[in-house]
Amino acid sequence: MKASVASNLAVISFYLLIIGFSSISVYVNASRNHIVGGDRGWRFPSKSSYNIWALHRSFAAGDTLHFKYSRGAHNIVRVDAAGYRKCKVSATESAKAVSSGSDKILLKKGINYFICSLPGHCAAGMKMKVHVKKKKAH
Ligand SMILES: [Cu+2]
Repeated sequence: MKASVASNLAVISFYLLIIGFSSISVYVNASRNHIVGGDRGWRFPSKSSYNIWALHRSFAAGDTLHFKYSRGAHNIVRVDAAGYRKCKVSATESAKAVSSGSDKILLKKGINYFICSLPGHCAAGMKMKVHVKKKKAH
């Protein structure tokens, strides 16, 4: 009987070890940076929209989107659902536009909408909506 108590303890410690390691990996993956469009970056989409790019990834609150493009060629404005649909930005949204060419934007829980507000760019496909889950527990 003593032997089985010892082996039960071994099994329990093994599981505790596994739990310990998995919580470490959750912590390491707590927030991630996503380069928008991958190697192509933020530009006029050729065939597939940015929403297709976004659908293949998972985003959590606290993650960042990294928009890369030639400075001056584009910008990024966080808009609401109507602004996204109509490609229109309010004065308040426009005031927060970023355009350094390498912009990191923090994602919030829910649907996040972004467009390029240069004339005609959003209508040509420079728009994206990202579904963001709540922050992972760690
Ligand atoms: Cu643009």
